Amino acid sequence: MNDRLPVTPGFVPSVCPHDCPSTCALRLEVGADGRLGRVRGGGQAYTDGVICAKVARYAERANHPERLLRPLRRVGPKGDGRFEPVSWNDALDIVAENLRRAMEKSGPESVWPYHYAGTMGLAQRAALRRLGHLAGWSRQRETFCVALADAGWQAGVGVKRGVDAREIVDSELIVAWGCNPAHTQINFMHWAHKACASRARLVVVDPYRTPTAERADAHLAIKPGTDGALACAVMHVLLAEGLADRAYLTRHTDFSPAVEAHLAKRSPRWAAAITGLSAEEIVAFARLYGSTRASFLRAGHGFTRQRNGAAAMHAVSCLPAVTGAWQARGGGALYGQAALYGLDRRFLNGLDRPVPAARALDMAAIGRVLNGEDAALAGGPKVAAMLIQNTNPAMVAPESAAVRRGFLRPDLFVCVHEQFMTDTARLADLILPATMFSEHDDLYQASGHTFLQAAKAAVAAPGECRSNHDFIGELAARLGVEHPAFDMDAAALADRLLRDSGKPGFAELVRSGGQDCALPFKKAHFLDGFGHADGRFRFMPDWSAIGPDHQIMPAFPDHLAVIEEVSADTPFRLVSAPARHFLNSSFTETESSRAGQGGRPTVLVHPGPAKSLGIGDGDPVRLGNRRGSVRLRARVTDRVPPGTLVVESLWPNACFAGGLGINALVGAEPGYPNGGAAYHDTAAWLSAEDGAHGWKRTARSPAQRFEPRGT
Ligand SMILES: Nc1nc2c(c(=O)[nH]1)N[C@H]1C(S)=C(S)[C@@H](COP(=O)(O)OP(=O)(O)OC[C@H]3O[C@@H](n4cnc5c(=O)[nH]c(N)nc54)[C@H](O)[C@@H]3O)O[C@H]1N2
Ligand SMILES: Nc1nc2c(c(=O)[nH]1)N[C@H]1C(S)=C(S)[C@@H](COP(=O)(O)OP(=O)(O)OC[C@H]3O[C@@H](n4cnc5c(=O)[nH]c(N)nc54)[C@H](O)[C@@H]3O)O[C@H]1N2
Ligand code: SF4
Ligand SMILES: [Mo]
Repeated sequence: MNDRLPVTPGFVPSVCPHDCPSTCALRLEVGADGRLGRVRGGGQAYTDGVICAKVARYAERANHPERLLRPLRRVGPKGDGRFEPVSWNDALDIVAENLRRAMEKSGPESVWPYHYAGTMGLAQRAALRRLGHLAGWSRQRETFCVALADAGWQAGVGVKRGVDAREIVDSELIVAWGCNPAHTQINFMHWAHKACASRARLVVVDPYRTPTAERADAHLAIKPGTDGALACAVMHVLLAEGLADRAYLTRHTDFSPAVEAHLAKRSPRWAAAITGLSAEEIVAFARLYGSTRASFLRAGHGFTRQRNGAAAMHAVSCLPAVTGAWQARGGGALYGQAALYGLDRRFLNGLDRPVPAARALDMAAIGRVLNGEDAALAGGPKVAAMLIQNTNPAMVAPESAAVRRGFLRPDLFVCVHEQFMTDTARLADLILPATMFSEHDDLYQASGHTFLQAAKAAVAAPGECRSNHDFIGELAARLGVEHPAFDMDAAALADRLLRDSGKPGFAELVRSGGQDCALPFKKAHFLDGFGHADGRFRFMPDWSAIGPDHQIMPAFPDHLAVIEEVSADTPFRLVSAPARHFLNSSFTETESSRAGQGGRPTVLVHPGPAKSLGIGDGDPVRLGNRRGSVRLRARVTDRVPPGTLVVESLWPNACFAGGLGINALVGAEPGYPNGGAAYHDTAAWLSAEDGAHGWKRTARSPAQRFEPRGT
């Protein structure tokens, strides 16, 4: 606990804890009053002093008048928002008693510890997972974010790492594929600016004209869920026009005549019909990509949040293998760097000893689980008690109407450990106040760069806030669950994790500003082998090694036609893309972020369909499908093509007239082959508030010609 931290006014080093590829080094100003003041970028070589606006204003969030400061117990009916303060001691008794009761009645698997990405700090994230492992509670399949993208990357490359993003200063071409770094990782844009100022061109593949696309030399406004088709047609052109590196293919991949014969059938015309792009655009992009040696592919998560997202990622990841771009400095690809750090997490997660076996529940199917659907319960008992930490499922999970219904079940006990009265906290029986990153110690790895970083608390925890690690440690003691990690403080635990993994200790990492885990050129570029046993990149993946639903997966890179297609009733494809001023559901409580997002949720719609539906800019509209409908405002803009709608997310449910948020329209049917939430794979209708929703797609989207600057 850090409630007696001495106050030393001035700036102290820290690390941004949010689920963002940038994991920025920060400097936190501690005011004379001991509270968090200004936040600036730190000196670490990748983030280089640059941070996003929402975190620069962190004091607004940390010192927010609505911050939860003491434990609260529900007094009214579930969900009506009436709570009374209780002491921590009583709160811990209540949790322990309810968990014990559930376990006695229906077995340990009736308890579901549910946690995700509020903080990415390794020690603070691990506590609940560890307690669950040791107590034999239900496990969680972590399907919100990376399940689809990881599966697709693993299929071809075989290990989750890629080229150091700093290398893009040596790139001639940067392809931001299905990601919007101007919103989601500002530091990449910072590096891209440097690269473009010298010689690089930037191409963006995204269904709408994002701020990243606006700054690009060319934008391919693809239909959501069709990236596999585009990638195949690009490979078709590369192979047909002599732009493939045949020597590289032979030496480093499993490329074969069978793969080539398959791709010969995937012509630009074939792809044009699927992607909504013109064959000319596809050919122009393929020629640009194929004639550039140092091409850097930044593969995002965005295009993989589709039921075919793993197949799409695999197809896209084939591109640098065809041109041999991996051989060039500034060439190759990056999706994520998780495998760089080599941390031995067995002790951290309580898996250094035998633990009871338990079923695993799909976190994205939480609505189905809580409503007792057999398939979702994976052969185990009904969930009777939940401990929720570090995530806000009532808002961020698919099928949010069902999630809410589930939480209202009278026989379900829910404890939420939170910083704010979120949509999920409001549905709880017990709410516990949580610290923020500036108030606890932790260790961070990054997905968008190569630094392992550590940070100490800078300010004292306000009110009665406790960290994840401290709260779970105390709960473990009450439940009689033992593990040495529960007896350590977070810094000592991080230190143990580091030393188990052959790294410098915690204090050393704090002092040095982080360890750069970047690999030497040859290894980082897989010139000494890809992640598979034979060292070869796989055009023909072994999907059976990657996920249970592998039968449906294509033998070759391909477009897998399993997305939620449009129909006469639901003529639009809906993308709920990340908003610049929010981070998933975080920052929705700060005024400046809400104002930055225009004050209320909006749906971007093209002027064509808007006109035929009688919708004007700013009008109230309904957006729906078979799962329900939500009410928000229209923003009429040609930044989206006619058949696509975009809702920049995530707004709290209560910000939508009617109280149902955007995830009420997103289905929990998992992606292939290993699950994963398909947040941008939704068919929907749109209507004026009281109008009909009969828009028919008559014209093709106006051609968005691919004409790279300077060609
Ligand atoms: N429609 C739609 N839905 C999406 C997405 C989308 O693009 N569209 N994106 C999805 C993705 S990629 C992700 S990763 C998920 C993420 O969704 P979540 O895992 O819910 O992540 P956040 O919204 O960032 O944070 C959740 C909560 O954690 C709390 N928190 C932060 N730090 C701490 C801490 O130290 N302790 C405790 N106890 N609480 C803390 C915050 O206050 C916040 O309320 O959302 C998914 N949902
Ligand atoms: N400001 C801000 N930053 C964030 C987040 C946030 O919510 N707000 N979320 C954080 C989290 S949890 C994550 S995982 C990362 C994600 O960061 P990224 O890897 O950048 O992935 P996304 O942001 O999900 O990608 C978003 C883009 O994908 C596009 N997209 C959607 N469907 C398709 C498709 O089928 N094909 C193609 N080509 N593009 C498609 C969307 O239009 C959107 O512009 O960002 C993190 N950073
Ligand atoms: S949210 Fe992302 S860009 Fe902003 S400070 Fe944190 S890590 Fe950096
Ligand atoms: Mo995410």
